[in-house]
Amino acid sequence: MAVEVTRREVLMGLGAAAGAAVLGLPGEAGRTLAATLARDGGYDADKGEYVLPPLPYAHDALEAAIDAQTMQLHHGKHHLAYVNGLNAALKKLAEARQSGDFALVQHLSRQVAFHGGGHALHTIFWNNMGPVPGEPTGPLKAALERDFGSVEAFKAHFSAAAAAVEGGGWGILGLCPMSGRLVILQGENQQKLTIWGMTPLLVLDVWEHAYYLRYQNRRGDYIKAWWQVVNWDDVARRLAAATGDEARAGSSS
Ligand code: MN3
Repeated sequence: MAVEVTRREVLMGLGAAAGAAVLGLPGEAGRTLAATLARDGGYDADKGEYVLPPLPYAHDALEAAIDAQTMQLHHGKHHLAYVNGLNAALKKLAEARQSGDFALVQHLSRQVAFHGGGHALHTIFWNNMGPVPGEPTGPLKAALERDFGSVEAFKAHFSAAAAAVEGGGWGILGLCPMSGRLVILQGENQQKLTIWGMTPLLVLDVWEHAYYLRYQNRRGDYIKAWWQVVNWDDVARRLAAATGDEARAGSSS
Protein backbone atom coordinates (compact mmCIF):
# COMPACT_ATOMS: atom_id res chain seq x y z
CA MET A 1 0.00 0.00 0.00
CA ALA A 2 2.77 2.43 0.93
CA VAL A 3 4.48 1.73 -2.40
CA GLU A 4 1.22 2.43 -4.26
CA VAL A 5 0.80 5.78 -2.57
CA THR A 6 4.40 6.73 -3.23
CA ARG A 7 4.13 5.87 -6.92
CA ARG A 8 0.92 7.82 -7.27
CA GLU A 9 2.47 10.84 -5.58
CA VAL A 10 5.47 10.63 -7.86
CA LEU A 11 3.24 10.47 -10.94
CA MET A 12 1.15 13.39 -9.72
CA GLY A 13 4.33 15.34 -9.08
CA LEU A 14 5.54 14.72 -12.63
CA GLY A 15 2.19 15.81 -14.01
CA ALA A 16 2.26 18.92 -11.91
CA ALA A 17 5.76 19.89 -13.04
CA ALA A 18 4.80 19.34 -16.69
CA GLY A 19 1.64 21.42 -16.24
CA ALA A 20 3.58 24.27 -14.68
CA ALA A 21 6.04 24.25 -17.57
CA VAL A 22 3.23 24.37 -20.14
CA LEU A 23 1.48 27.22 -18.35
CA GLY A 24 4.70 29.15 -18.09
CA LEU A 25 4.12 29.90 -14.43
CA PRO A 26 6.94 30.68 -12.02
CA GLY A 27 8.34 27.41 -10.73
CA GLU A 28 7.09 27.13 -7.17
CA ALA A 29 3.65 28.69 -7.65
CA GLY A 30 3.13 26.80 -10.90
CA ARG A 31 3.92 23.45 -9.36
CA THR A 32 1.62 24.17 -6.42
CA LEU A 33 -1.26 25.24 -8.64
CA ALA A 34 -1.03 22.19 -10.85
CA ALA A 35 -0.67 19.88 -7.86
CA THR A 36 -3.90 21.27 -6.40
CA LEU A 37 -5.85 20.50 -9.57
CA ALA A 38 -4.36 17.01 -9.72
CA ARG A 39 -5.24 16.42 -6.08
CA ASP A 40 -8.96 16.68 -6.86
CA GLY A 41 -8.66 13.24 -8.45
CA GLY A 42 -10.10 13.89 -11.91
CA TYR A 43 -7.30 12.07 -13.72
CA ASP A 44 -5.89 8.57 -13.25
CA ALA A 45 -2.23 8.70 -14.26
CA ASP A 46 -1.93 4.89 -14.12
CA LYS A 47 -4.79 4.45 -16.61
CA GLY A 48 -3.91 7.56 -18.60
CA GLU A 49 -7.59 8.54 -18.48
CA TYR A 50 -9.81 11.15 -16.90
CA VAL A 51 -12.03 9.62 -14.20
CA LEU A 52 -15.08 10.60 -12.15
CA PRO A 53 -13.89 11.38 -8.62
CA PRO A 54 -16.21 10.18 -5.83
CA LEU A 55 -18.32 12.79 -4.04
CA PRO A 56 -16.57 13.89 -0.82
CA TYR A 57 -19.88 13.41 1.10
CA ALA A 58 -23.17 11.49 0.89
CA HIS A 59 -25.79 12.37 -1.75
CA ASP A 60 -28.12 13.79 0.94
CA ALA A 61 -25.41 15.79 2.76
CA LEU A 62 -26.35 19.07 1.05
CA GLU A 63 -30.13 18.81 1.65
CA ALA A 64 -30.14 22.36 3.05
CA ALA A 65 -29.72 23.52 -0.55
CA ILE A 66 -29.65 20.55 -2.96
CA ASP A 67 -31.76 17.38 -2.81
CA ALA A 68 -30.24 13.89 -2.93
CA GLN A 69 -31.83 12.92 -6.26
CA THR A 70 -30.37 15.97 -7.97
CA MET A 71 -26.95 15.11 -6.54
CA GLN A 72 -27.22 11.49 -7.76
CA LEU A 73 -28.19 12.49 -11.29
CA HIS A 74 -25.85 15.46 -11.48
CA HIS A 75 -22.75 13.64 -10.29
CA GLY A 76 -23.45 10.11 -11.48
CA LYS A 77 -24.97 10.90 -14.90
CA HIS A 78 -24.19 14.46 -16.02
CA HIS A 79 -20.63 14.74 -14.69
CA LEU A 80 -19.82 11.20 -15.82
CA ALA A 81 -20.94 12.13 -19.35
CA TYR A 82 -18.37 14.95 -19.45
CA VAL A 83 -15.61 12.56 -18.31
CA ASN A 84 -16.57 10.03 -20.97
CA GLY A 85 -16.94 12.71 -23.64
CA LEU A 86 -13.49 14.10 -22.88
CA ASN A 87 -11.81 10.67 -23.02
CA ALA A 88 -13.67 9.80 -26.24
CA ALA A 89 -12.70 13.02 -28.01
CA LEU A 90 -9.03 12.62 -27.06
CA LYS A 91 -9.10 9.01 -28.31
CA LYS A 92 -10.55 10.11 -31.65
CA LEU A 93 -7.87 12.80 -31.97
CA ALA A 94 -5.20 10.15 -31.37
CA GLU A 95 -6.80 8.07 -34.14
CA ALA A 96 -6.77 11.11 -36.42
CA ARG A 97 -3.03 11.51 -35.88
CA GLN A 98 -2.55 7.83 -36.75
CA SER A 99 -4.58 8.00 -39.96
CA GLY A 100 -3.64 11.54 -40.91
CA ASP A 101 -7.36 12.31 -41.40
CA PHE A 102 -8.10 15.57 -39.57
CA ALA A 103 -11.51 16.18 -41.17
CA LEU A 104 -13.16 16.28 -37.71
CA VAL A 105 -10.46 18.26 -35.91
CA GLN A 106 -12.67 21.33 -35.38
CA HIS A 107 -15.52 19.26 -33.93
CA LEU A 108 -13.20 17.20 -31.73
CA SER A 109 -11.28 20.23 -30.46
CA ARG A 110 -14.58 21.79 -29.41
CA GLN A 111 -15.53 18.51 -27.71
CA VAL A 112 -12.30 18.56 -25.69
CA ALA A 113 -12.99 22.13 -24.53
CA PHE A 114 -16.66 21.49 -23.71
CA HIS A 115 -16.26 18.16 -21.92
CA GLY A 116 -12.88 19.09 -20.40
CA GLY A 117 -14.35 22.33 -19.10
CA GLY A 118 -17.33 20.44 -17.70
CA HIS A 119 -15.12 17.87 -15.99
CA ALA A 120 -12.87 20.52 -14.42
CA LEU A 121 -15.70 22.74 -13.18
CA HIS A 122 -17.84 19.91 -11.76
CA THR A 123 -14.82 18.45 -9.97
CA ILE A 124 -14.16 21.80 -8.30
CA PHE A 125 -17.91 22.33 -7.66
CA TRP A 126 -18.31 19.15 -5.55
CA ASN A 127 -15.29 20.05 -3.43
CA ASN A 128 -16.49 23.65 -3.07
CA MET A 129 -19.50 22.36 -1.12
CA GLY A 130 -20.02 20.59 2.19
CA PRO A 131 -22.61 20.02 4.92
CA VAL A 132 -21.08 22.39 7.47
CA PRO A 133 -22.13 26.06 7.17
CA GLY A 134 -19.47 28.72 7.50
CA GLU A 135 -18.11 32.06 6.38
CA PRO A 136 -14.82 33.06 4.76
CA THR A 137 -11.98 33.79 7.20
CA GLY A 138 -8.28 34.63 7.19
CA PRO A 139 -6.47 35.43 3.90
CA LEU A 140 -9.54 34.50 1.82
CA LYS A 141 -11.74 36.99 3.67
CA ALA A 142 -9.01 39.63 3.35
CA ALA A 143 -8.73 39.03 -0.41
CA LEU A 144 -12.53 39.26 -0.87
CA GLU A 145 -12.58 42.54 1.06
CA ARG A 146 -9.60 43.90 -0.89
CA ASP A 147 -11.07 43.14 -4.32
CA PHE A 148 -14.84 43.51 -3.76
CA GLY A 149 -15.12 45.88 -0.81
CA SER A 150 -16.73 43.38 1.58
CA VAL A 151 -17.81 39.74 1.79
CA GLU A 152 -21.42 40.87 1.41
CA ALA A 153 -20.60 42.88 -1.72
CA PHE A 154 -18.79 39.84 -3.14
CA LYS A 155 -21.80 37.61 -2.47
CA ALA A 156 -24.20 40.11 -4.05
CA HIS A 157 -22.01 40.47 -7.16
CA PHE A 158 -21.44 36.70 -7.48
CA SER A 159 -25.15 35.94 -6.98
CA ALA A 160 -26.18 38.50 -9.60
CA ALA A 161 -23.63 37.18 -12.09
CA ALA A 162 -24.75 33.57 -11.57
CA ALA A 163 -28.43 34.51 -11.83
CA ALA A 164 -27.81 36.38 -15.09
CA VAL A 165 -25.86 33.64 -16.91
CA GLU A 166 -27.51 33.27 -20.31
CA GLY A 167 -28.65 29.66 -20.74
CA GLY A 168 -26.53 26.93 -19.12
CA GLY A 169 -23.37 27.99 -17.34
CA TRP A 170 -21.55 28.92 -14.16
CA GLY A 171 -20.87 31.68 -11.68
CA ILE A 172 -17.10 31.65 -11.14
CA LEU A 173 -14.78 33.31 -8.62
CA GLY A 174 -11.24 33.08 -9.93
CA LEU A 175 -7.74 34.41 -9.40
CA CYS A 176 -6.39 36.36 -12.36
CA PRO A 177 -2.72 35.38 -12.91
CA MET A 178 -1.81 38.77 -14.40
CA SER A 179 -2.98 40.90 -11.47
CA GLY A 180 -3.09 38.45 -8.58
CA ARG A 181 -6.60 39.84 -7.97
CA LEU A 182 -9.89 38.00 -7.62
CA VAL A 183 -12.39 38.25 -10.46
CA ILE A 184 -16.00 37.11 -10.91
CA LEU A 185 -16.89 35.65 -14.29
CA GLN A 186 -19.98 34.21 -15.97
CA GLY A 187 -18.99 30.93 -17.60
CA GLU A 188 -21.31 29.99 -20.46
CA ASN A 189 -21.80 26.30 -21.26
CA GLN A 190 -18.70 24.61 -19.77
CA GLN A 191 -15.90 26.49 -21.47
CA LYS A 192 -16.76 30.03 -22.58
CA LEU A 193 -16.06 33.56 -21.27
CA THR A 194 -12.90 32.98 -19.23
CA ILE A 195 -9.53 34.69 -18.86
CA TRP A 196 -6.76 32.33 -19.95
CA GLY A 197 -4.78 31.09 -16.97
CA MET A 198 -7.47 32.17 -14.51
CA THR A 199 -7.66 29.76 -11.56
CA PRO A 200 -11.23 28.90 -10.51
CA LEU A 201 -11.61 29.04 -6.72
CA LEU A 202 -15.39 28.88 -6.19
CA VAL A 203 -17.83 27.79 -8.89
CA LEU A 204 -21.63 27.51 -8.98
CA ASP A 205 -23.39 25.38 -11.58
CA VAL A 206 -26.52 27.18 -12.81
CA TRP A 207 -27.47 24.76 -15.58
CA GLU A 208 -31.11 23.75 -15.07
CA HIS A 209 -30.00 20.17 -14.29
CA ALA A 210 -28.35 21.55 -11.15
CA TYR A 211 -31.57 22.80 -9.55
CA TYR A 212 -34.74 22.09 -11.55
CA LEU A 213 -36.10 19.16 -9.49
CA ARG A 214 -36.46 21.25 -6.34
CA TYR A 215 -36.51 24.84 -7.60
CA GLN A 216 -38.05 24.53 -11.09
CA ASN A 217 -37.51 27.91 -12.80
CA ARG A 218 -36.48 29.71 -9.58
CA ARG A 219 -32.73 29.95 -10.16
CA GLY A 220 -32.46 32.83 -7.70
CA ASP A 221 -33.87 30.73 -4.85
CA TYR A 222 -31.32 27.99 -5.62
CA ILE A 223 -28.46 30.51 -5.56
CA LYS A 224 -29.65 32.00 -2.27
CA ALA A 225 -29.86 28.56 -0.63
CA TRP A 226 -26.52 27.49 -2.08
CA TRP A 227 -24.50 29.87 0.09
CA GLN A 228 -25.44 27.63 3.08
CA VAL A 229 -23.42 24.73 1.68
CA VAL A 230 -20.26 26.52 0.51
CA ASN A 231 -17.13 24.89 1.93
CA TRP A 232 -15.02 27.99 2.60
CA ASP A 233 -12.05 25.91 3.78
CA ASP A 234 -11.83 24.41 0.29
CA VAL A 235 -12.01 27.84 -1.34
CA ALA A 236 -9.29 29.12 1.02
CA ARG A 237 -7.11 26.11 0.21
CA ARG A 238 -7.41 26.80 -3.53
CA LEU A 239 -6.52 30.45 -3.04
CA ALA A 240 -3.48 29.54 -0.94
CA ALA A 241 -2.30 27.07 -3.56
CA ALA A 242 -2.86 29.48 -6.46
CA THR A 243 -0.96 32.31 -4.77
CA GLY A 244 1.90 30.06 -3.60
CA ASP A 245 1.13 30.71 0.07
CA GLU A 246 0.68 26.99 0.60
CA ALA A 247 4.18 26.20 -0.65
CA ARG A 248 5.73 28.97 1.44
CA ALA A 249 3.91 27.59 4.50
CA GLY A 250 5.51 24.21 3.79
CA SER A 251 2.19 22.36 3.60
CA SER A 252 1.88 19.37 1.31
CA SER A 253 -1.54 18.04 2.31
MN1 MN3 B 1 -23.76 20.46 -14.15
